[in-house]
Order: sequence, then C-alpha cells, then structure tokens
Amino acid sequence: MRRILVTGALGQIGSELVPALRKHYGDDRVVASDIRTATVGAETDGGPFEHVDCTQFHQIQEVVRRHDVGVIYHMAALLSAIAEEKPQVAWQVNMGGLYRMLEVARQYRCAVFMPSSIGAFGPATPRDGTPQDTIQRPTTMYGVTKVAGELLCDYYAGRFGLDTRGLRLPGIISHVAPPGGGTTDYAVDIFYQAVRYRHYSCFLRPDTCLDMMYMPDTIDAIIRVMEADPSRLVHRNAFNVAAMNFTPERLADEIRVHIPDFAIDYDVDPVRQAIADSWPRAVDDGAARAEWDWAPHYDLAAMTADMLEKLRVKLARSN
Ligand code: AKB
Repeated sequence: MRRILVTGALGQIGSELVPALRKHYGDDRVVASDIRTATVGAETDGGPFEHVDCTQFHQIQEVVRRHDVGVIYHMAALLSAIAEEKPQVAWQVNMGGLYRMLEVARQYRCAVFMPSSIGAFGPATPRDGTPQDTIQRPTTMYGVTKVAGELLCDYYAGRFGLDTRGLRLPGIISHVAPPGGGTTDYAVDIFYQAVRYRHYSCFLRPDTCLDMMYMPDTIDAIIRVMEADPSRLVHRNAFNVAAMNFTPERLADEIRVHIPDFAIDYDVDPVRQAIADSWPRAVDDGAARAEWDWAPHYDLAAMTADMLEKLRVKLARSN
C-alpha cells in the first residue's frame, strides 16, 4: 500500500486532517509535512513527520520517493487576507507550490487533493446559489491562485491522466488550530473571545453573508471526494461544498443562545471587507451532492453548541 503525504500539516485543516487520515488508513501510512517544525510528541504523534518546503522541488521529490507516496493532500497555502498583503509570496507559495507538487505527482503517479475556495469566485459571479460552473474572475491574488490551481489540476488530469480532485471550501470553523490570515477568520476568533471576554470586535460588517463549514464536515468532505467512485465524477477541480451561511450579526445571535450577555461591535477592516464583498453569499453544491453524495452534518446551531462546549474545556485547561 503506497503512503499518503499531507503538506501544510500544522495548519488549520492539516492539523485535523492528519489524525483523521491516520485513524482511517493507519498511522504509518500517513506522512505529515510542513515548512514549520512540529513539536515532538504533539503534532507528530502516531506517525512520520517531514520538514517540506513546497516551493523546493527536490525536497518534495525526496520525501515522495523515500516514503513511496501514492496520494498527496496539498494543504500548504497562504489564505486570502495575508495573500493580499504579500501577493508575490502568495503566488510563489500557492502557485509555485502546487505546480511542483503536480510535477512530482506526475513523475511518481500520485493522486492529488487541492483545496480551492469560495475565493475562486469574484464580483461578476452570481452571489446567491452560485452555480458549480459559472464565471470566475476573482479580484484577489488568493482567488487568482485558486482559479489557476483548479485549471492546472484539470490540465494534469486531462494531459497526464493524473487523479486530481478538489473542493471549493468556504470559511472553516474549528477549535483545534487557528486559521491565520483569512477573511473568514472572524467566525473562529469570535468563539474564543466570547468564551474569554463575552465581547468581540468584528472586522467585517454585521450584514456580510458568507458560506461556512464546521471542521468535522470539512474532513469528511475531503476524505469522501478522494474516495469517490471516479466513474461518477463529472467534475474534479473543484466542487462547490456548502453547509451553512450566516452574517456576523446572525452568528452573534446564535452565540447569545448560550452566552446571553455576549456583545459584538464592529471595527471594519476595509481590505478584508472588500475581499468578502467580492465572494458569493451562498454557493450551490448540487454537483457534490449528485456526484459523491455530499451531505453536511452541522448547521449553525449544532456547530455553535459544539464549538462553545469544546472551547470552554480547552480554554479552562490552558488557564
Ligand atoms: C479565507 O478566508 O481566506 C479562507 C477561504 C474562504 O478560502 N477561509
């Protein structure tokens, strides 16, 4: 059995994807990797860890060869707000990293998962019920790298017969690792601040509606799309996936169900607001439902209850 490589394993999604894949396929079959160094005994628990800078072709090649890797989950990327701050670095990491990953995958015949995003859409895209196949003219560097990444993955599938698959992920909410540098990060920060201080100052306007998803559904979607029967797949790169959509105002109301004196105010960041305003409010994920039976388990109420319960325990332990 060939092994699985996860890049960006210490990031928000990677740090929960690695344990899930290890549980699913076995500890030794999953090689975690990151440009950062793992804390021994924590993130590396239960399986191999490698230092990999995804912009360095020979580092990727060496790890793929040495571990006999057959599937790559390429999670290493800069998120939207940080990519807008450092567009040149974002191009290097998001595009340069993906290109090198695909080249190694071509040489060693690996399947590749690439996380695209709702950021792959732009202001000309229909914002409600955003179709699977529609206009994609993003106005951010993050979006440019995501659309180009989707196309590049399709190209490697068509030209070299590589099994590339991807999802257009919405804002991801989790209580394990922080996201860092995204436009949807508020939907994670708000929970930490609600538990700690019963107050949050939000960097998006109260009426900014965006798609979001809880981490257990995200991990489930990633594993499912990679295990999907290829004969059913009409699309590959990348599927719209949705679970819930809400505004900061609506999320604050839901938190108040559990913390009645929770207060929110707004200190709008014009850069992140402009990014959010260029994205869909609610995508149509009918293709994912039809082609690989996508069905999320968490809605806003279930996610909020679980986040608060888990964070109360986590933050009490760290005090
Ligand atoms: C971001 O905000 O940059 C990400 C995303 C929606 O792709 N969470």
